[in-house]
Amino acid sequence: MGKPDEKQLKQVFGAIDGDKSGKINTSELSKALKQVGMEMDDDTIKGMLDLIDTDSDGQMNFKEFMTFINVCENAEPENVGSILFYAADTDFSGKIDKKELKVILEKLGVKATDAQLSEVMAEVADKTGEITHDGFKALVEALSE
Ligand SMILES: [Ca+2]
Ligand SMILES: [Ca+2]
Repeated sequence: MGKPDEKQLKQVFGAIDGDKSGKINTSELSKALKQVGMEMDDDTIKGMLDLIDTDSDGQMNFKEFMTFINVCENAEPENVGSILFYAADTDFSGKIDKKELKVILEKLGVKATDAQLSEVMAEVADKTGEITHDGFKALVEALSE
């Protein structure tokens, strides 16, 4: 666990970014995943991209790519809460702060006010004022009930 190896990932990113645009689009990603034996259908890839696409340009820049790898390496497969947790933890701190919570909720189509966010944080955050993996999973489970 921890922060992805930036140097190594830069090389991988460059290899996937076929047209050297500095961004990976869905077809480049789908091709790359096939090469490593991970078949994902286009809808899954698009859904995944939407989740980590913090600047909402429909493509993956290097920072977003690191988040994507973080999800692939650490998230529990099939566990939505776990996947969302790693997608939200864009500074790779291993916890979700209020700002990260706001971004991921917006990705899910939930517009929360600052007061509402503070309320959620007060309820689920740990002593350090951030949400742990388990805390976040519990939150997602509670929300999807
Ligand atoms: Ca993007
Ligand atoms: Ca974080």
